[in-house]
Amino acid sequence: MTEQRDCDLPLANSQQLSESTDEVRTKSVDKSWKKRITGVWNKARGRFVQLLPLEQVTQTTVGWFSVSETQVAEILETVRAKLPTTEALLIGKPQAGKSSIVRGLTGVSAEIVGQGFRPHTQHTERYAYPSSDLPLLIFTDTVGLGDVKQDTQTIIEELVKDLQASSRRARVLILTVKINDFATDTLLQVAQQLRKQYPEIPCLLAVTCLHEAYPPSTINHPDYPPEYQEINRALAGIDQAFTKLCDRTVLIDFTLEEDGYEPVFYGLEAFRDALAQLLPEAEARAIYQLLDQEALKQIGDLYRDAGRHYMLAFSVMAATVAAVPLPFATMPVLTALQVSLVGLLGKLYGQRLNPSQAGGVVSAIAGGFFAQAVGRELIKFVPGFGSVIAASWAAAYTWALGEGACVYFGNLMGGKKPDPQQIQSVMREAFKVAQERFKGIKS
Ligand SMILES: Nc1nc2c(ncn2[C@@H]2O[C@H](COP(=O)(O)OP(=O)(O)OP(=O)(O)O)[C@@H](O)[C@H]2O)c(=O)[nH]1
Ligand SMILES: [Mg+2]
Repeated sequence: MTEQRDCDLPLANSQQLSESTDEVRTKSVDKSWKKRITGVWNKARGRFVQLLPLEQVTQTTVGWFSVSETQVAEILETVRAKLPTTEALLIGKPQAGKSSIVRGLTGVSAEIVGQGFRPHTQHTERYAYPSSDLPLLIFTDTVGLGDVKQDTQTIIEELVKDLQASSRRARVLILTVKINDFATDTLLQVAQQLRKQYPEIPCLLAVTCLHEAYPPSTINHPDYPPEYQEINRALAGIDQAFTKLCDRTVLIDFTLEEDGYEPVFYGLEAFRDALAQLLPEAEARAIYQLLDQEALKQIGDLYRDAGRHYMLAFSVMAATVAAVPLPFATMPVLTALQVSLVGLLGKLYGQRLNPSQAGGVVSAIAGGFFAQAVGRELIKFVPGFGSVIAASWAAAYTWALGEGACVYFGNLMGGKKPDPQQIQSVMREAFKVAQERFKGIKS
């Protein structure tokens, strides 16, 4: 109290001295308090004005506070390196063109292709692409579905067993259907079951033997893609049945050289592109599944570290605001600060939140802390001492809120439902640590 007055207050004049000292003292105490408050307020306001272009400040800091994609890519690469080669599993009715696709992509001899009238592939065969010493992709050619000798359930069980056997692999399902084949119930059934059991495996629908639907006079393939009505009509029927099941559809016509069509592998580029678009997704999903705790933790730490830069800046800002000895006056500003922090952390984790959504996250994760926040404001009524407490408390609370938000967004990023217990315990722990750190933070 005393030193304050010494430095700030202008000296009192003699006439006033005659008035009862108490009154003077109280007036001067009031005046000094007011001056002090205005002084502190101006300082805070001054600081705040500096802080006001929050958005601007935030923008520049964002550049500093983002997670380096290269670091994330490096971690993912270590996981990817452990990933076995991706598998493209071909299924379809006999003579639908499964082996022709393998031949078209890998260049293996035409022996694997049938004559077009009786089932040819007798057992599952794997072919490496582009070569066995550098297998980027494995094509698994299966036995035609719906072959009289085998019942559908057995075929499904075998396929599922296959899929389970190589669960660590990234996989793409390739359904092959001839353009003019409408008896596809078995295939549909099998595909439905597989997709239900393995929703994470992307699925490509390859519609084959296009020229069987060309207008009779057509002697060779038109420019790709073919625009004939007959094709579109047939396709509409197939699409209706299969589109819900497949992520992409591609039209192809892979013939044998002696069939005299040019090009022999009509639609090969489109097929490659469609596959190429599905592979990263397949690999991303497989990588994600393979992401062991270690890699997940490493990536989580990267994001957490970037998040902590924000948290430090905002905790200091919160302390500065909270130090203003006006109980409750700073609450709205503090809340706005914390909502901005959570909004920015959301952005860091790839979530786009508007302020009210960020506010929703704050109240969702703040839990019991909020009530305490109010309690803390009350302490401000304790002259001097109060705002120091309030300042370090606000800093620690803002920090803990940041840690909680990182867990929340980390869960979402990992495709998990945010776990309130986990968030609360992380916040409690972080609050304790932060309180130590921010203890005696001077306003
Ligand atoms: N024109 C044309 N013929 C095709 C196409 N795909 C396959 N064929 C022909 O249809 C016949 C069967 O082709 P495959 O590739 O062996 O069919 P698959 O699905 O492997 O048959 P299975 O091994 O019996 O299950 C062969 O004569 C192929 O030349 C296509 O896209 N266009
Ligand atoms: Mg075959």
